[in-house]
Amino acid sequence: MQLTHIPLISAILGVAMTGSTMAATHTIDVGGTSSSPALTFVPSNVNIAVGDTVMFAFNGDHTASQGSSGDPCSPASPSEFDFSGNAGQNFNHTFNTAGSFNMYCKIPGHCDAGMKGVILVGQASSSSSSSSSSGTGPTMSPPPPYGSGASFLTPGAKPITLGCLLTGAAMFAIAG
Ligand SMILES: [Cu+2]
Repeated sequence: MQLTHIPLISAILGVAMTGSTMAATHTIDVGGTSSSPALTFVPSNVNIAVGDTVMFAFNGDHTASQGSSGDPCSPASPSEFDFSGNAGQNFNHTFNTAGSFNMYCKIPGHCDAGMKGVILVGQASSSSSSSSSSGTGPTMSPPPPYGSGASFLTPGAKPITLGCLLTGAAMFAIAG
């Protein structure tokens, strides 16, 4: 009865595939890019999920170190990552804790020249947080001018039935 093993195997494969698709690896070039070395991290700001891995790809003699939250050009304590390398070396670090991590190069002068950045772990993207509408939507029923409310659509006309009023309001809403 080999068929009884198929559901278990597929379940295991499903878990494995789900796990592999959730954790991603993000490459940060350290010291500019390989084609144009510079005193930068490329990109300098990354937004990753908890459990993701950052691969620091070195393009020169630098360090990829965690900076303190108060002074991004000084070492954090404790520090999650502190890699020192040269061109061609790669170092991986998996971030299992949510938070904001400053990164910088420890070589004197490099951080002050701009060789620093931020790794955001487990933070929601801030690209869609600017919905600033505060109750200024379409007004369905404007207040009647005299409080009676029966004839604000056509002042001075004959009394309007409730059905006509609702129809007019609906047309007003569609037009508005
Ligand atoms: Cu450096």
